[in-house]
Amino acid sequence: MARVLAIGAYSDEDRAALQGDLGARMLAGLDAISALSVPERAEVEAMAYKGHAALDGAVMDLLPNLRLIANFGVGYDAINVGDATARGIRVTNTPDVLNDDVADLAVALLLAESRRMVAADIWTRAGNWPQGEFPLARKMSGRRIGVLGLGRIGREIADRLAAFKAEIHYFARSEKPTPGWQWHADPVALAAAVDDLVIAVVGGPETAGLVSAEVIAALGPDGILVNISRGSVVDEAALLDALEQGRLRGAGLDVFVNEPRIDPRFLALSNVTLLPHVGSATHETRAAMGALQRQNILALLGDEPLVTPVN
Ligand code: 8YV
Repeated sequence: MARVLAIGAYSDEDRAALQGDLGARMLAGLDAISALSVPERAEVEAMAYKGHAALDGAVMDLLPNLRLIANFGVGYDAINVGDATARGIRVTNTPDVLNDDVADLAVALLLAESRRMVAADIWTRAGNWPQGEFPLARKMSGRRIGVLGLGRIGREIADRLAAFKAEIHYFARSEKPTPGWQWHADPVALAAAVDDLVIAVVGGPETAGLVSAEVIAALGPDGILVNISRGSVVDEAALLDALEQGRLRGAGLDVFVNEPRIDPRFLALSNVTLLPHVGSATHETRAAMGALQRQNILALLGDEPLVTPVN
């Protein structure tokens, strides 16, 4: 019998720690919970969740004594926090430990797309170099760059881009004490004021479609869009239309609406850099995320204050 249920695909180290330190029972996905017996489900007090499938009240009701959902990740948009709170279930996430990696990747995507690094790599491998020069790309340093969402990760992205001599503009609910950076009250105004746009807002219903066709049009045909947040923030059909029709220079994307089965229209485009949601995917950061997830579970089981509570 296990007090902890771990859902998702964990690294060998995380699996060993979940099983060894917490006596966790491992399941591949949420679907497998209903196959547990009623007494097995009644034992569960904490769930370690690693996944992006919707976790709502119907799933929570399968575990009548659940007290904690400890999410592996900073973004908890897959978890219906309202449903959890209504059932007295606490939710935790893994903030801050992944800021560096995600911000690094955002800058890498902007550089890769500005300098057409993936296209140049493919061109070089195809043996084109002896026949002439690769077509000129576009400079990244010193441009006007918009950061949509100046939270923990957005701030790290802006700090890095400032080192690239960028003129920083941002959208956030309120103006931040960041002298020299230009606040915009809405995403369209932000997009109209900048050359390139980096999306760093949280996912979930309140930001769904925030980067609309209008925002993409305001960015314009020389603009590059980078998204390391959630696919849901972007009107993906409008983005694909703009990329296909040359109304946007390019996009660097780590997240998509229908992950991992992304829209096949992306695969035909040469003005996109596509990554398989690897923003936090380094050994160092994933180990820190796993450790924080387990600290929250240990805190709950030991009746200590949760380390990084959401609700
Ligand atoms: C995922 C992420 O958690 O932290 C987040 O919000 O999107 C990622 O780090 C990771 O893919 C594990 O599911």
